[in-house]
Amino acid sequence: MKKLRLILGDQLNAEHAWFNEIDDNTLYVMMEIKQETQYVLHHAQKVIAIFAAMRAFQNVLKSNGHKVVYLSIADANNKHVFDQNLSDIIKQNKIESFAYQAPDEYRVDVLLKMFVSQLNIPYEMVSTEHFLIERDEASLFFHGGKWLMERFYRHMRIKHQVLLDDDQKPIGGQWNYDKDNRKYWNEKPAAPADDRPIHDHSALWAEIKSQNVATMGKPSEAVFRWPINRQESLKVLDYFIENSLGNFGPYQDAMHTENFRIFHSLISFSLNVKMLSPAEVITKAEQAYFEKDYPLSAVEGFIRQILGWREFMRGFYWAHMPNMQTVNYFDHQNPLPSWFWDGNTDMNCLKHCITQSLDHAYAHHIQRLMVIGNFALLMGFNPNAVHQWYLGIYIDAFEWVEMPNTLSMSQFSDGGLLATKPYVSSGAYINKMSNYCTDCKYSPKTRIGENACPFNSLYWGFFQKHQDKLSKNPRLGIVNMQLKKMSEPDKKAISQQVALYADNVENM
Ligand code: FAD
Ligand code: DLZ
Ligand code: SF4
Repeated sequence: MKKLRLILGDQLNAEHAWFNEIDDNTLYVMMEIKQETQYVLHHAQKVIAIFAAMRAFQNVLKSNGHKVVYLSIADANNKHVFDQNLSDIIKQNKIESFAYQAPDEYRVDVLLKMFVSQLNIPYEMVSTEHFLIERDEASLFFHGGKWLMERFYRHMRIKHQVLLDDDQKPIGGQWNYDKDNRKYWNEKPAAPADDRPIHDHSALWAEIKSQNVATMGKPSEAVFRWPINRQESLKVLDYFIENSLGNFGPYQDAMHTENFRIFHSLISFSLNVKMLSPAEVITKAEQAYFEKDYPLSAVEGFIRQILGWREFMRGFYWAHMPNMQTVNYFDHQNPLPSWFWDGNTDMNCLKHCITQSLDHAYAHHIQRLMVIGNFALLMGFNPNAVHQWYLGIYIDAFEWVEMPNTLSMSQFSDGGLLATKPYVSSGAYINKMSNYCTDCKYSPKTRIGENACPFNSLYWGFFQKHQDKLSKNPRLGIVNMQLKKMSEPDKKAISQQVALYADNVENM
């Protein structure tokens, strides 16, 4: 056996050029290892999904005639770290050269660079052939200047010729229809049923448990709904395009107790482990705009997430690692309350979003940003603890996309390298965009008192506390002016209310 090629758990791209030829002298290796299950406390469904998808992928490779060595979590020969397993396989198979696809995660990138630097056979790192641009392209585009998603997005629209007219101008005359995308959803228009596949992963879950892999959340092993191969991923995508895309944009910020995904696509796991490519998702969405009667605001809103935000976040991650993992602009040090792991809080919005995350390993963007992240920032939770929680809980959480979203966008922990202002709000925003407040013990209309919505005083308390860092932010002009006008007794009442929460977060 001459060549060894490593495939990581998030590199399940069957369309990769590696697989164009079948070669008896090439051995592929995939491994389920504790090094990867233990770097953070993952959701049970995330571990199940990754292992199930890896197993399905090796079956496809084998049935296509490729040679694969697969180390499962319970395999007696498994040393549970990349380098030792690789060294064993290289020795046992008299391997003469080694190749791997560029890891998306900085930690794994460093680890594999260290491994190959000690090899005495030739090696190479190749592209995953997944993303639309190289790791450093966004960084080169901004050229040391301010990272602005909108600028980058317009560049990507032109570069990849998406939703453009013959004069290279945006179809419809505008680049971005975000202002049309803030509608409340009152269960109309009806959201489509959950059409995702149903798997029974009881045997895999028993195997994972037998190896004492620590997890959080509900395994749902017998009614598991995440797609674990390319065919299933394509079905989820097509179903979304047929049934949800037409309403995606306008309702993308809406939240509701009766429906956890409304018109969201649920394709992030398939995309992030590369069972789907961003190019094909964008092409299908654009085609649907031309062929169906979907509003431009809906389709543009969806395409922007993938062509814009997803690639932008990846570029930002590679430009700012490793420094970005330790930033803490506000010096926030508070620990997360225990109800982040069981959803047991009286705040109905948080109860719903956290319980849903524990049940489904999923929350949509606004639930992550404007409910959970908003509360974490207002309460001054330690950003690294917040990052670890997000990295563990979501089915789609891989550090290159999770970290910039959590630390830079949601927790403003880099002081504004990515976001232009902190994403915080009072209860009024949550009340406007959801029905969570209807059955809440707290009142979204009250700021002070036992039944007041905590978001209200926390919001003003946050700006009061961080005046030194935020009073000159041009995007916070209105807030800062309102704060200036606020009477001293009002300010004092807010500080007192906020202090109550700080001492009592476990019981909120
Ligand atoms: P849809 O709402 O249907 O959007 C379609 C696709 O657009 C997504 O699948 C995703 O690939 C892409 N997308 C949308 N928003 C973003 C964004 N801000 N950054 C990058 N891609 C985006 N996304 C992840 O994939 N992994 C994460 O670990 C992750 N962590 C997040 C943490 C926080 C604090 C926040 C605010 C957002 C995070 N996101 C993350 C972005 C977004 O919430 C998810 O991509 C989305 O909820 C996935 O669900 P969906 O497939 O139904 O997405
Ligand atoms: C997230 C994850 C988990 C839980 N387990 C594995 C694994 O056992 N083997 C593997 O190759 N990958 C796993 N992953 C995904 C890795 O963390 C992923 O390979 C890195 O994030 C690289 O980008
Ligand atoms: Fe959340 Fe406040 Fe509304 Fe309750 S009243 S659901 S805590 S925003």
